[in-house]
Amino acid sequence: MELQNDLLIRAAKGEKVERTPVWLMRQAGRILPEYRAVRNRLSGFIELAQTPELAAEVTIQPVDILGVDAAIIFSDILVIPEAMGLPYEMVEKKGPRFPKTISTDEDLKALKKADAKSDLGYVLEAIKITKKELNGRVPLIGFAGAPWTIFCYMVEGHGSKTFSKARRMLYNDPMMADQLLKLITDSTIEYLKAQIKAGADIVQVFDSWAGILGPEQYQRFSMKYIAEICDAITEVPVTVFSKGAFFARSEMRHLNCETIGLDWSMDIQNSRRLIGENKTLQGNLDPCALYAPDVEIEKATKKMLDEFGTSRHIANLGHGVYPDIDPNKVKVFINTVKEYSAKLRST
Ligand code: 1CP
Repeated sequence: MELQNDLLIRAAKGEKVERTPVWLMRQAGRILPEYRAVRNRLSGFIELAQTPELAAEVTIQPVDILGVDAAIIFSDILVIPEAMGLPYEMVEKKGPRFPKTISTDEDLKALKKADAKSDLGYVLEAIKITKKELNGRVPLIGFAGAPWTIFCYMVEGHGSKTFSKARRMLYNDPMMADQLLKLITDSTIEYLKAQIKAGADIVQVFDSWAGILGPEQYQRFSMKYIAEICDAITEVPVTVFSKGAFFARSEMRHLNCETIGLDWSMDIQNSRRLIGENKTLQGNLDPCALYAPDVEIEKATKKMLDEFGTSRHIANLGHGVYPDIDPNKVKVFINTVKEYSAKLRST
């Protein structure tokens, strides 16, 4: 199936585009009343994610309702630990919880490499249905967590400001940390390849907790494994989003990937200088900008587009859209990107 709108893929590859493509991290399953309507029919996030027809439905909602240039498959980064033998729960209003965590060699030995087909077949099925229903309208983004971010949840057991248990292991038992990170990496490579085989047109690696490591530990325990993933995925373009890792931007130029995500703390011009001309940059409006009046959203969006310029940019927020943002504000952002970025190219 040929894509009718392939702006995102062309921008990722560094090809010329008529306007800047735009989508939002966490666009599926946070802000839309239409999402909540589907979600409320079920027991919760996990049931929805494991029901491929409904996962496909909420994946496509932002394409129809918001007009984004890509869909991102409705799932979570935490399906990987579950497939490795560490199940999670989603606690309403609190987020994910792992009843068991990894702290000893015995815990580690009880894990296995995830088998994408048998353990994550529901995601692959959701991708196949989504691709069929999208019918080539826009590309579909597959995704996974970066090994370091997944490690954080498997060791800590839940979200945390410091992830001090996870970081403690890097000092106390770096060998064990490496073994766990390697197992996550191998599982993730197979999982991303399976998503691509099922139909994902591009894949993104989310390193949401990159920013809690210092530069040396980031190289040693995160970037190294992300690089392994990038080297292994040769089928489609890869995007790496390492939130908070401003200190690693000059090393990111060496990753075997097409696109680097920027958060809103990363200055656009410096990022371009540090990362170089051979990568597409994705981002990076502060998600909080969408609380502003429409004219201010337009202003901030245009400023962002002016700074990125007309080549190698995919417009997005600097992190996931916040759950209480008015979808109409998101539309102001999206429409401004579409109109203004086309105008920038015609003048
Ligand atoms: O666009 C989308 O929303 C698509 C689906 C998606 C994605 C891309 C979900 C659904 N989660 C994610 C990624 C994800 N999950 C990340 C990486 C991106 C980021 O930094 O935001 C992370 C860190 C998670 C882990 C997670 N899952 C959290 C954060 C916990 C913490 O405090 O550390 C939470 C709250 C979830 C739950 C979740 N994931 C997705 C949804 C729709 C929900 C809410 C569950 C519900 O409806 O009850």
